[in-house]
Amino acid sequence: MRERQHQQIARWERIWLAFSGLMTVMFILLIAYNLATEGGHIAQRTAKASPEQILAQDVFANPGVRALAPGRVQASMVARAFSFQPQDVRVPVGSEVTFYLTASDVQHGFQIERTNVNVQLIPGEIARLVYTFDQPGSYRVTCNEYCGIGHHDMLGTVTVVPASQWSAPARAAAAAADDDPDAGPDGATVYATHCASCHQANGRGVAGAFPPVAGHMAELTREQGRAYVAQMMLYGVQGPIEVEGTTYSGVMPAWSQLSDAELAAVTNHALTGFEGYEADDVEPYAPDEFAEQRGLGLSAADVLERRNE
Ligand code: HEC
Ligand SMILES: [Cu+2]
Repeated sequence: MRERQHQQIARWERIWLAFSGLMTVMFILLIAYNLATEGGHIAQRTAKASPEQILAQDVFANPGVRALAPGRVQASMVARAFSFQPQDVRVPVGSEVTFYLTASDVQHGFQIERTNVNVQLIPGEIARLVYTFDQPGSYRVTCNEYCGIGHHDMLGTVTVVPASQWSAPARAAAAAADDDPDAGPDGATVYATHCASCHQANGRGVAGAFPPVAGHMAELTREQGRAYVAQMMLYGVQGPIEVEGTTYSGVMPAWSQLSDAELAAVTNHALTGFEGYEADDVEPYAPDEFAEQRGLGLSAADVLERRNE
């Protein structure tokens, strides 16, 4: 009697083990299938800071859409029980949209229907992802993580409009910047095109994720020297650095694909182009200073070593 009972239990255990093994394999296959057919679209987790610190920054204190450069916009939204703020963001069709997202109270989801955008939002973390909408229309945003009693009402929209119907305040400034073609590359335009999506339009970065360049570029020039700045721009920098008392451990991409004149212009823009952070005591950079540092074959890790010397 006991023996039979024992055998029966052992059989059920084997079935259960096989079943859980099969489920595990199935989940792995599902992920692999999705990656193969839909492509990976994993949001970068960029910052870890207190929720208050994150919410106090301009991107989230005044969330919404900002123009960065022609063909590039930034959209920030804050998820809170039970709404998205703002409820609707309007972006132009065909533009590269960099989303900055965070949650203010509990975990939420952020899924844009008819796209493969689907991220988890955690208080104290910033999710950054880039998406381009190819079709105009209204895309519903849903919270797909149960967040409380009003969860089912937590809806937002991304309204994608033809470029001709889209306007944002900063756009006029970016367009006005390149009116003198003889003056060489315009630092503000280079900045808006290549730097603002991380270091922000106001040059002050995102605490914990992207250090400020306004104010900091001058400090770097004084403390690390001009050769370091040119190398950092050409080869990037990677690893733990401290800026204005906050630690950053990210990757600053290399910008060697920009011309010497563009590098000088954007570096000078960081020195003098941000209100309240103008450094008049620092001599403007010349394109030659970047030309001299080319071809050294440095890696971003080498640059960090030079920074620490
Ligand atoms: C994809 C995001 C991204 C873009 C785009 C970007 N940066 Fe950075 N930048 C970073 C990160 C991350 C760091 C911090 C690196 C670290 O933690 O070591 C950084 C660091 C810096 C620093 C400080 C370096 C130091 O040694 O203190 C400066 C100055 C800077 N970037 C300027 C620029 C300029 C100018 C551009 C445009 C040409 C630019 N960045 C574009 C992400 C970016
Ligand atoms: Cu929810």
